[in-house]
Amino acid sequence: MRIVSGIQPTSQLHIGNYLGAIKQWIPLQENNECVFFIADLHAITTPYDPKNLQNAIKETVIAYISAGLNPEKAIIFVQSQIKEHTELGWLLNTICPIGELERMTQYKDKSKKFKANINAGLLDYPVLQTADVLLYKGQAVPVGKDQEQHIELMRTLSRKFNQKFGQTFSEPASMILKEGSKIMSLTDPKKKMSKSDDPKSCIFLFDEPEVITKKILSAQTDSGKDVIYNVTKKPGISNLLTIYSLLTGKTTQQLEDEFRDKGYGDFKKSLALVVVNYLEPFRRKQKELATREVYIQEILKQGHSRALTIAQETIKEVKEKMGLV
Ligand code: AQP
Repeated sequence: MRIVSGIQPTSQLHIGNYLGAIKQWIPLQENNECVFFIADLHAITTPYDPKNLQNAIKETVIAYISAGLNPEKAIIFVQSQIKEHTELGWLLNTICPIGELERMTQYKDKSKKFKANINAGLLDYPVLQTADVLLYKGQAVPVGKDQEQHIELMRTLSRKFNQKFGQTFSEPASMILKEGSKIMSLTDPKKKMSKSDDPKSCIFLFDEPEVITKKILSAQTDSGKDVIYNVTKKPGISNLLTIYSLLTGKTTQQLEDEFRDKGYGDFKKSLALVVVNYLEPFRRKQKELATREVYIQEILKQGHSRALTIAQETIKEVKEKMGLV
C-alpha cells in the first residue's frame, strides 16, 4: 500500500505530533511504500520568518529520523522541491467548490488565530494537501484527528476527478488512531496541543529533562484531587493520563488503580519521569544528527529523486486526461 503524510516545519515537533502521527508511521514503513514529506509550502500560509525556514526544515527532518523514521525505507523529502505539488494543486483547484473550503474547521480556526493574515493560501490549504497525497496515488494517510475533515475533502476531490476525467485516483483512507489522535494543550486542555502556540502548552520532542518536568508539574489540572479519567469533568488529568498510557502501554484503568490514593502531584512527578525517559533516545539521536549536515542533505536528495519519479508520472497522466497535453 502507498502511504503519504507530512508535517509543517512551523516550529519544533511536539508529543502530539508524535503520538497522533509519527508513532503510527514507524511500523507502517515495514510493509508499505511510505512517502513522508516536510510541508514547507503549507508552513508559509501562517506568519513565519524566511530567515529561519531552512533551519526549521532541517530540524524537522532530524526530528523524523530521531523519532524512528528509516530513510532507507521511507521516501523523505521537502515538498517545495517538487514543483508538481503546486501544479497538481492548481489543477485540483478547478474542480474544488469554494464552499467546501470555507467550511473547513482548520481554516476558521487559523483565520481567527492569524486575523491579520487571512490569505488565499490558508483557504486553499486542503487542496494543496489533496495534491500532496494524490500526486503519489496515496491510498492511506496517517494523521491526527484534526486532519479528518481534510482527508474527507481528498476523497471528494479524487471521486470528482475520476468522474470528470476517467479513473485515475483511489480514494485515500484516513488512518486516525483511537487513542492519541488529539493530545490537548498543557495550559488549556480544551484546546489541541499546537506547535505554534505558547511553548508552555507543548512538550517538544527535544525538550531537556528539567523543562519537561517543569511543564508537566505546572500543567493545568482540574478541581478535586483524584486521578480519574473523565474527559468531560477532568480534561486536564485525562489528557495527562492519555499521554502516560500511550508511553507506557498501561491502560488508563490500570493507571487509575496505581494512583488511587495519591494526588495530582505524585501522578505528575511520575509522568514527568516517564516522558523524560521515553524521549531520552530521541534527544540523543537529535544531538548526533545535528552535526551530520551531509548525511541529512543526502537523505533529502535521495528522497527527492525517488519522489520526483512518481510525481512526474502522475502529473503527465493528469494533464493528458485534462486535455493539457
Ligand atoms: N495535538 C495533537 N494531537 C495529535 N496529533 C496532532 N497533530 C497535530 N497536533 C496534534 C498531527 O500532527 C501532524 C502534523 O500536523 P501539521 O504540522 O501539518 O499541522 P497541525 O495539525 O496544524 O499541527 P500543529 O502542531 O497544530 O501545528 P501548527 O501549530 O503549525 O498548526 C498531523 O498529522 C496532525 O494531525
